[in-house]
Amino acid sequence: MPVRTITTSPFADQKPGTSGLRKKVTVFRQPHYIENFIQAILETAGEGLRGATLVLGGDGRYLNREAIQSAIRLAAANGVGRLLIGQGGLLSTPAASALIRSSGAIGGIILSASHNPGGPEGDFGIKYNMANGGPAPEEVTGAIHRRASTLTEYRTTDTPDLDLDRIGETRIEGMVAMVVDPVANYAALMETLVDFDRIAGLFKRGFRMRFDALSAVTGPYAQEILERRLGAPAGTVINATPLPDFGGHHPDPNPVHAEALMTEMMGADAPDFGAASDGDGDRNMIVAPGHFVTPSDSLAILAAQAHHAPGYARGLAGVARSMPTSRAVDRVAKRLGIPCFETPTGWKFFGNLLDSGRITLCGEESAGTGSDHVREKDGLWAVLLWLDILAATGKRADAILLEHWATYGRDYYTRHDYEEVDATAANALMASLRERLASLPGQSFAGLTISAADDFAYTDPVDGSVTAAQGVRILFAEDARAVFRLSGTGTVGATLRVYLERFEPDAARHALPVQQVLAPVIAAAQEIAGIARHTGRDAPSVIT
Ligand code: VG1
Ligand code: CO
Repeated sequence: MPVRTITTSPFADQKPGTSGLRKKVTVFRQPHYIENFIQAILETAGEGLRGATLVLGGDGRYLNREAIQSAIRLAAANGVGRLLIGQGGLLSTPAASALIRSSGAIGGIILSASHNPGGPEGDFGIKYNMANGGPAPEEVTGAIHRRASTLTEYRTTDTPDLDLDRIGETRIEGMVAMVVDPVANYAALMETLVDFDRIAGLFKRGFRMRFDALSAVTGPYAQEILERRLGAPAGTVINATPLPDFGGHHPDPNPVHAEALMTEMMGADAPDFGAASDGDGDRNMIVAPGHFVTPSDSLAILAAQAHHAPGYARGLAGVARSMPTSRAVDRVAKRLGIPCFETPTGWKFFGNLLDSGRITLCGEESAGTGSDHVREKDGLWAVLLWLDILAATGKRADAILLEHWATYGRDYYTRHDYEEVDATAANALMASLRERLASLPGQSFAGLTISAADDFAYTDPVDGSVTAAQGVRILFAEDARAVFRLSGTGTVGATLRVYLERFEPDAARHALPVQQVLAPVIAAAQEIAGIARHTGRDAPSVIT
């Protein structure tokens, strides 16, 4: 079956965003579109690809299997030595990261649009991870984009479709295609980080948990680990079968999209612990009985308690959070006497900090938490670490949350998203904010006084690279903050994200409604940015 060269016309829009290339399925279905981008990835990987190992898998969404078959042919035709493919075409993002690392692969191609909806009308995505298991940094995604927009041909073979459901090896040209169990390697890694016997003891004593996989990729992982290895009762994991359209779910684990879980956890007979994950399994949502735990608080709590788990018994080297994430983890780092780094949004910015040993734990307000065990955020890992902390301390999840606030104070936090806004209007809003940065300090809005305002820029302490214009930060003298940035994962128009927070040290004021506490910050943010004037919207589309 000879290698064939196919003529393609370049695509100018193959520009990866916060996490890979994300577009509507209809865009990906254009002839040669998928092949063009994968060829650009393979060529950017360069000569090192020849004979090397590459990892391939996806979150199971609509188009996953077809794209996997295309990628197999392109990998064979471009000289890959060994291709490790998750059975059924499945690999969660953290499992792919773990497999890249343990197999010594040169990198991996992950097919996912993560938390974006799936199905024929939904979104699809392709991302590339490096040999360290982490997302390609900006200079690599930039190179892939440049290559994709000039490519005139790609290399493929006429090989028939590989049977993705049968574990085994097949030779295609000079390449060995290996279909592997997507869960086994990941589950083995988890056993080295948390105490499985201790967590199993928890379930044996009647601990009740609900894990909502939202019909996305984490189902098989959660069933194997929680129900089979840890002995949680069958039915602990719900929506456990990955479906091409996620069963109509929006696989974004937050109180709005994981509404059923929220209702159960806020109810009278709530389980002891609730959790959910996203399309590709890298996000986590934690719910204690009666309390949603914000991802920012969850990161802080894990940082404060991780030493209970065997994988972190030696303590943490440091921590990091994305800029819009609340400062809760900063307070923990201060008390532990360890550094805390503030990075731009997107997991790729944690890679150098993790590789250089500067940090052990990191996270984002968007429900991403991870550690140095892989180079991606890891949804199920965060859930297991929580479980091990509950098992080790014997405390209830809600008690841990309340005690955390009592010790460190509470960072009231909310995010307001204005989705599918006209892109020109959204850019004008950001430009206008940026123009006024210097004149804002000293001005008052909704009873709050601006103490500082800037556009976040990050200098990577390891390689010195500078990433500018990462979001406008408005600090208020009243220990509050508003952050504005545009999403880099949306596929329609623009999404304006407004992150709002206020610190409350007084434990007597820790049980107030979040939106009420933040009302002045919300009002000030709307006024400062002129959100209604620019976008025509008088309310956000999603509040989390
Ligand atoms: C969003 C989140 C960001 C996250 C990214 C990828 O990006 O805000 O924190 O890293 O999604 O997560 P944006 O640019 O839309 O704000 V996932 O789970 O989609 O891989
Ligand atoms: Co994700």
